[in-house]
Amino acid sequence: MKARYRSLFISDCHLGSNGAQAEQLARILKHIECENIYLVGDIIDMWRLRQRWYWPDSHNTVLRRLLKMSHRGTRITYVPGNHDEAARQFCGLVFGGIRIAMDAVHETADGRRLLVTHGDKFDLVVQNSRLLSVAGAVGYEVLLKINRWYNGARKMVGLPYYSLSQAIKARVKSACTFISNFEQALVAEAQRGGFHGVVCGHIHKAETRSLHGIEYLNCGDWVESCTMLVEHEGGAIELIDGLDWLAAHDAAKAMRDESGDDSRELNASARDDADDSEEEDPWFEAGIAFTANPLFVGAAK
Ligand SMILES: [Mn+2]
Repeated sequence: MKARYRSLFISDCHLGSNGAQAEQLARILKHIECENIYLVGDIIDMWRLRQRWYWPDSHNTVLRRLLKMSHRGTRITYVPGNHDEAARQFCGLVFGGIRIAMDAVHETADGRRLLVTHGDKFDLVVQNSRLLSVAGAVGYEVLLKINRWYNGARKMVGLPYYSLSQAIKARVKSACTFISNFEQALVAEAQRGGFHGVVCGHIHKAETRSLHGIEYLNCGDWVESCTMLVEHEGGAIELIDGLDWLAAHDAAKAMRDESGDDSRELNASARDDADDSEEEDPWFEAGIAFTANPLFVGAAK
């Protein structure tokens, strides 16, 4: 039994990086039916893939699920982000029923027009210094390494130890201002375009709130928080915690299995879970081979 929504908004899966919680995402996609899916950028982390090829089966499963849903009639729109900006050169094209677009407009069931954009173009750090944000993505471990080198060098020239953690703390504070600036910038853009709201991702902070009468809807991510936005049949947008959703789904299923008298139901649900292996249709395999091809990722600079 699948849950039904009108639309799904997913961003920042970072497939191809080991942080991606692909199993959970694949599971949730399996149990949902919807008319529209918007992939709101950073779905595939090409920055990481270029550094190191990492592509476990679960990452394929996510793509396969999406292709399968597309095959069955879900309209999928892929709005690339900065980590998969290579896909931006294909804007306007359709791959396996998946439409690629720079930005998209979604009209909710109750007629609200929402701008759908990843959000990185409002991120001045990314825009002005790609190098800096690449460094940011590489992360804390590297920072610690740099800290050791840095302090080794300081020691050599006779300077005292200086912890970079102070610099990090300062950055955490400025991160809060950054987030609020990001929200303001997106809301202003939506307002300029006459939209009722904006759906975005990028900063890995899920949020649904109203700012100056404009809806600010951030999908969050599938690296840390495992969140997504869903549109109900009536047009209401809800933020979903994917792990909670799955837990509730499993509990409901266990209850159904228990109350169900026959083993047929159990067999059906066992089959439902086993059906992961799939795929009869060679088309899917071709599509996945293309997407997961290192040559493709490497060439698309
Ligand atoms: Mn991003």
